[in-house]
Amino acid sequence: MRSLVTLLLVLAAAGALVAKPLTVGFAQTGAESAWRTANTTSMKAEAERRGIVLKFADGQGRQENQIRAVHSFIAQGVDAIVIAPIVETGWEPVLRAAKQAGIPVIITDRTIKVSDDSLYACFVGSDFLQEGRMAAEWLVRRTGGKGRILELQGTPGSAPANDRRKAFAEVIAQHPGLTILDSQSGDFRRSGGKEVMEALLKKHGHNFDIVYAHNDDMALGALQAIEEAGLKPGKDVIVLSIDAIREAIQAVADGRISCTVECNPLFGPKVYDLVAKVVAGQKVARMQYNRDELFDSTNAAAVLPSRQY
Ligand code: GYE
Repeated sequence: MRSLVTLLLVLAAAGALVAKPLTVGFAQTGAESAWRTANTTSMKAEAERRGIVLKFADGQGRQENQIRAVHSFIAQGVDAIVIAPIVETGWEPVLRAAKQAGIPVIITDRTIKVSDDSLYACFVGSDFLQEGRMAAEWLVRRTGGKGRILELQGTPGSAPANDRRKAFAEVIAQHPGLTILDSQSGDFRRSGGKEVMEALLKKHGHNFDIVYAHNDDMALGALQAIEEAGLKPGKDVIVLSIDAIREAIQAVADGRISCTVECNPLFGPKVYDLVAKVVAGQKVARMQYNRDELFDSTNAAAVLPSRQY
């Protein structure tokens, strides 16, 4: 009898262990773009599919909100913390607090700069330097190395804005016929892209040939301003951007955007695979980059029907 009771107790304890769902805190940057919306959907849907309890915090575009959210995840004793960091710097204190509490942190989407590598387990996202390079190399092929460029930057201090700018400029610098006339931030937003483009049109008139936007939302906003100014994108102006959201690929198929470099936001499954490993104490590769493609007039129309975001 006693051994039966013991057996039942052991089974109940094992059952409780197996059944206990993982609790994950996710500090998202905000909701600035269609990319971001797709990323949030992927993270939420995949948590639900796996029975993970997701505590979701929208940082509304402010690092201090994200830091506050992470402190609250620590106080709640979550099993793991996922951060999509709005900017690259300023994360050390809150990451040290998570480490002290013994809660593993996974950085997603945007990279950060820290002096101590042990402050997070790994990074999952795209290689923004590679994206900037792909955009510039496509432009060199398309223009034969000639043209005047206006650049619409993403959020100042963010990894994608810093890296997409740097890698693009490095390639352009090798081609004396290509010049970057101006570079201003539209904060990765459609309204920002439109406003900045209007200001640049006032300043430069029609004396430019190319618009390089750090994301599709800004490119789509800029297109509006360009068309309102009486210019024809695809003919008078080459517009290139990054993300490859469905609406931008449609614009490529329509000839309004000339090229968009993919930055895939649908990495929820990959993040939770890593969460499970890290929580189980397994070692994982530190930098996990997604593989991204490029869409222009040669392949845009063909992918439209199956585009997920
Ligand atoms: O390109 C942009 C978004 O961090 C990769 O943020 C992400 C970028 C993306 O707002 O659309």
